[in-house]
Amino acid sequence: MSTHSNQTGEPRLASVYRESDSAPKVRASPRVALPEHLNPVTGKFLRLLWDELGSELGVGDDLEPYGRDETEDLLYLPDVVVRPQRADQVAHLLRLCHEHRIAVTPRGAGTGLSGGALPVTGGVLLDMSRMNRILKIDTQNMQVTVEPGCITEVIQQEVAAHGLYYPPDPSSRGSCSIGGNLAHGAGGPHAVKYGTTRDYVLNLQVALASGELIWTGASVLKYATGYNLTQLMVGSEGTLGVVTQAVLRLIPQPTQTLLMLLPFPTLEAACLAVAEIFHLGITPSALEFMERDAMELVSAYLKRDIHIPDEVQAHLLVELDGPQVDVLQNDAATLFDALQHRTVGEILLAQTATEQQQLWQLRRQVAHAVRAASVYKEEDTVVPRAALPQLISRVKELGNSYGFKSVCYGHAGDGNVHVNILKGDMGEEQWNGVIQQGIRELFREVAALGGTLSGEHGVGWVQQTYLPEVMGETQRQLMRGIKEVFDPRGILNPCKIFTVNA
Ligand code: 2HG
Ligand code: ZN
Repeated sequence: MSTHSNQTGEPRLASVYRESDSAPKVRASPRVALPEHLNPVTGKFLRLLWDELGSELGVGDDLEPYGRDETEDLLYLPDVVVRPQRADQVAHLLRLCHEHRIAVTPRGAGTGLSGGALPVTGGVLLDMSRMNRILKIDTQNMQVTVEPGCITEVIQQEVAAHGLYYPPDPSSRGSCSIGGNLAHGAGGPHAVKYGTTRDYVLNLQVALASGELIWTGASVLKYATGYNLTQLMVGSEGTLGVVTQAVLRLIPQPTQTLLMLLPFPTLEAACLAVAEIFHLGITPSALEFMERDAMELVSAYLKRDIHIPDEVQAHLLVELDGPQVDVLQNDAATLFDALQHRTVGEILLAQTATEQQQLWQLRRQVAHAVRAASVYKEEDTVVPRAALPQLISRVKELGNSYGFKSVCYGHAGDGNVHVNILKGDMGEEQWNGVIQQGIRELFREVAALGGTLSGEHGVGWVQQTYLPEVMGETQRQLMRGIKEVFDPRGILNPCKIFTVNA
């Protein structure tokens, strides 16, 4: 095991924060003032960490990779990184941090888009990536037990070898971890038919702030035994406890799939088609929206020479799955007929597994393609499905009045659209001023349409300022009360979900 330490074997404060350093070596965002209830990490605390956990932990001083996730270009450096390999080590660490009132920011694979894993106050960064074992595949009960650092796609592949399917599949499934998926209640394209991470969690082992390790429920398919602590943990973004094992429900692998790309002359036409598909009695296994700019950016990013006719302004990627291919073909024919008056140009039906993969790659790489073009703010708007046309047209109107360019794409079947707002060559003042006002207004409109500010990316650090637009004070107060019960000293992922210091 590699540790980073000075010659005496003791951990030291990372060089970027050594008091003798006059200038930081990297351009980090200014830390949030340490809330009054927390203490700074001192050399004494680091020595204690080392004495109690040092032989088991990686105490790193290469902090920069742990100060970022995929959120804009934000960088907040932690004081120290700990990389446990076992649940009892996580619990021990939390107990020490609880005793000494030190902030702990849990981190999965760092692919989050709401800044949930950013150590905004400094403190201990708890990197869960080394706890990445698949502990058990129970084919009889169709369950898998995993550690939180497992990469989501690795779980999918391992269970597929047993004919089983774990459906939640964020675009970043090849690099995101199940722990992060649990923390944010992650979704992905197949949520429209199969549900999100939340729907596959049976039981969780959690390290509490006090240092106790508990199981939240039982590994059963039905649960009516008091409050559902398992579901409470999902989506709690590391503010209530740290998941150290998860028991997930599996289903049989779907055997047949059809994938098609439908072109539309306007964004509105594509959005109107979405609700209509369900009214045909068809539940697609994926129903994704991409506006023209998303498609253009991703084809350029992947260096794929895709000609999009001038009259096409948006696409829907529709997947059908099931046991019988002729049933799927019938459904596809019904769908083509019903949507004929809305589409324009040729519908593309993937003929082979390779063509399917290529189409999926286009969709899954949009976020990376946008990122390659510009720093961006990712808004994870979600509205009732039939309100999609109003949502998209308001996004574009707000872009005109506040002066931002947006690239919209996402899980249309769930009413969940990612609105990527591009920074381009905008100055910081505009980016963090008028653009934020525009986003605030967007969320007001989302709330008026019956929606909310995140369908799958979480509130984290960057969305908390907008929370009051979609949720009343009473509800937020209830959430703070829950936090207080689980984490009375407020050490776990401080300043996430709730307004700073509140
Ligand atoms: C998407 O739909 C994702 O492409 C982007 O929400 C998030 O998985 C990701 O990285
Ligand atoms: Zn998404």
